[in-house]
Amino acid sequence: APAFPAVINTWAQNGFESAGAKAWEVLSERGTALDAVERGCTLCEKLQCDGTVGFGGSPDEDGETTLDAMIMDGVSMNIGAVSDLRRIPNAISVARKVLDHTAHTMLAGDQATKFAMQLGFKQQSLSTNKSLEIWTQWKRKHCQPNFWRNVSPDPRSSCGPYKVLAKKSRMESVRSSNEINSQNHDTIGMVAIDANGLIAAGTSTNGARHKIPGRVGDSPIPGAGAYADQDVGGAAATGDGDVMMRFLPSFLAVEEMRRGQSPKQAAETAMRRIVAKYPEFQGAMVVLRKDGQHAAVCHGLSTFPYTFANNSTGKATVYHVDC
Ligand code: SD4
Repeated sequence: APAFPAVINTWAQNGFESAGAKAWEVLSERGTALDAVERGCTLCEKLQCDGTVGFGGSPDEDGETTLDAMIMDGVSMNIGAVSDLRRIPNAISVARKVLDHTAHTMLAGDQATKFAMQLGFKQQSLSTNKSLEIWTQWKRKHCQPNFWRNVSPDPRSSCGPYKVLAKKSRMESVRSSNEINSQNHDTIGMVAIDANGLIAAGTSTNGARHKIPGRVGDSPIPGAGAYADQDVGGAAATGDGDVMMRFLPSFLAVEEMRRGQSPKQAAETAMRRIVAKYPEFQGAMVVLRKDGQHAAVCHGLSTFPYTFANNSTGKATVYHVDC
């Protein structure tokens, strides 16, 4: 069987496998890789995959859910991304509009919302009873400051501004604070090759729980959350984005494949680069080479499930890699 079309995406349960199935359906009907990535990730946003993609998850310190997404065309190297997108549930589709209809790469925050509304997206609250409940629970625990360093131990009786106590120490700065596990997955990251051999990659996420408002993760950052290059292949990442975005792991994996490493070796090289500095790092990556060969790596989890489909599997199929 021909090695492509093919599609790979992070995670498998709670909607992630359905997202892979949707992308595979698009590819099977001779849709483009870009459409497969957009429609696969869109399904995850609608299904609220694991509560970590789309609306109604990962409330920030103010209780608001905000979205990060990107989509990249490996042929033109054109990218569309949105970060800190507010009140619009369709993050990757807005990113696709940035790709298709602007000369920009990324739009952020309320202005990204305004852009989306101009193009006909409907504004709505991204909060749900569930996300507000998560937020309320967190607030009850005295607004335990997940993402702050060296701030006042009794930060804020009513979640007011934190008080900085000391300069961040070097060691402190290499602590990873974002927990993911089999219950708390995160980003959908996807790489697709269509029937014509064209490659695209993308991501969509609601980021990190209890993040400081305005925080943007790795997912919309080119080369961090995902990367695709028609000459080589693509990669997409999931996990502690605050750490990952310091290493551009998706870019590095693609570059290592360009240098002749196998998908597995390339992914391992990128992961090792992170783990050398952050031994407690939790995250994973999926890689798809232009010849249809794929690999996945992970660190800090027991096992990482991911979804893959090509002509041989015939449908979206769940794989596991041990970390
Ligand atoms: C991010 N990689 O924003 C994503 C999702 C995440 O816990 O880490 N969620 O960092």
